[in-house]
Amino acid sequence: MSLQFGKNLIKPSVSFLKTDLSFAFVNRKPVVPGHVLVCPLRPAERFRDLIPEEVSDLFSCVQRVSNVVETHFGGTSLTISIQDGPDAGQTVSHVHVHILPRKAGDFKQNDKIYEVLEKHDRGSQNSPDKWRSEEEMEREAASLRKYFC
Ligand code: AMW
Repeated sequence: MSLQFGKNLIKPSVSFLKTDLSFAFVNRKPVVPGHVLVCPLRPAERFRDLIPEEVSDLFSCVQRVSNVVETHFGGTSLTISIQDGPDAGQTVSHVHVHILPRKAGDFKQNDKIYEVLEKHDRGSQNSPDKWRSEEEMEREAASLRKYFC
């Protein structure tokens, strides 16, 4: 059964972790290799809307997933970010945590990643021809799923 992400339906084939309250899936338009998303299963809009059990489960998933993607994608650090509300750059009205593996020199100015993150899925940058193919996303999800068996 598909998972809800705001108005989007996420196929189980592009998700790689599901718990009682959360799920993780690959990004159709990653800012860096291994840029993935972790969400509550319940489509709550803002971080403040989560109950404590959801916060706890969500962040436990974030910790597990971030460890895996840093290793799998050869990162040496991580950017972990929530754009909480439209004025903070949130485009999908469903709480989600961005996890981005980082490497030395991946951005000339380190904090530039936040600017890119804010814009990467807006306007003309978010046309379907800029999304990855479903096959590519499924391959990536399959390679990450192995870490959680
Ligand atoms: W936000 O700008 O709301 O903090 O981030 C939304 C993120 O979700 C973006 O990184 C975007 O590429 C990603 N995204 C949106 N819809 C989908 C989808 N159907 N499958 C995978 N990733 C998605």
